[in-house]
Amino acid sequence: MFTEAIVRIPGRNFDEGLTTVQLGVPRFALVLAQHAEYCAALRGCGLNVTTLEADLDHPDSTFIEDTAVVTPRSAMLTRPGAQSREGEAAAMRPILRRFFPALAEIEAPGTLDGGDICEAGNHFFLGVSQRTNHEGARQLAVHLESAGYTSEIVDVRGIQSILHLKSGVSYIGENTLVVIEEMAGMFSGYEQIVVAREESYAANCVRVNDRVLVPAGYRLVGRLRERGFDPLELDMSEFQKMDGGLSCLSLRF
Ligand code: CIR
Repeated sequence: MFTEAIVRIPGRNFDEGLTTVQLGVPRFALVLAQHAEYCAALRGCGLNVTTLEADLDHPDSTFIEDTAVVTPRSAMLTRPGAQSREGEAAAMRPILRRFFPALAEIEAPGTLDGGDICEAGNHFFLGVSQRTNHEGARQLAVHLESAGYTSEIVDVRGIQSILHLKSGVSYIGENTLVVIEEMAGMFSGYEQIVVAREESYAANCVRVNDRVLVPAGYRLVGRLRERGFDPLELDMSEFQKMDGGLSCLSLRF
């Protein structure tokens, strides 16, 4: 069960962040409204939400998941792989220490974005991507092992359509992964819900206690219901414009 979440309000320069997609410029009023809905959903799932002020020095900082890897037993501050995002982790250090006094940290030359880390119960998939390098993944693997978790590396650098590992795969409990077509062959031992190419964005969904938060407007919602999950749809259009998935808007623990 999660009891806590940390989110960061998007700054008014949100549209100056990094993106690889051409879906238009985010409308700031809608960004704020969608973010507020997202926070309300977390509260509705029973979480106490700590809301941080906008950080105008880092337009991507609302994608707070990338700054830390938090597990039920431990937490590790990351070293985000994009230059413009480097300072985001330091800003999170004092906040995370309140919850996790023994906060570990990825050290140079390791880089790691939280969006590359997919927790599946006691096992973690560690994505090596354009943002997360082998050294970052290695340091996290050592940290996780000391906390009693297993992990394995999944190299996603050859998959052009995704930014992070979790852009292409999510673990939603009940031994089930939601996965994009290009990655369907990469995991064994799990039930898999494979999303079609035009639904790829929906592969980034999040199990939060009894619910599965899912981007609104995809057939995946019905497929989850058929399998006994309880999806909660959220409009993510403005975050999608900046390559942001649903999971990246919060740290949950
Ligand atoms: C970036 O390119 O870093 C941001 N515009 C989007 C980060 C999304 N993070 C995530 O999915 N974990």
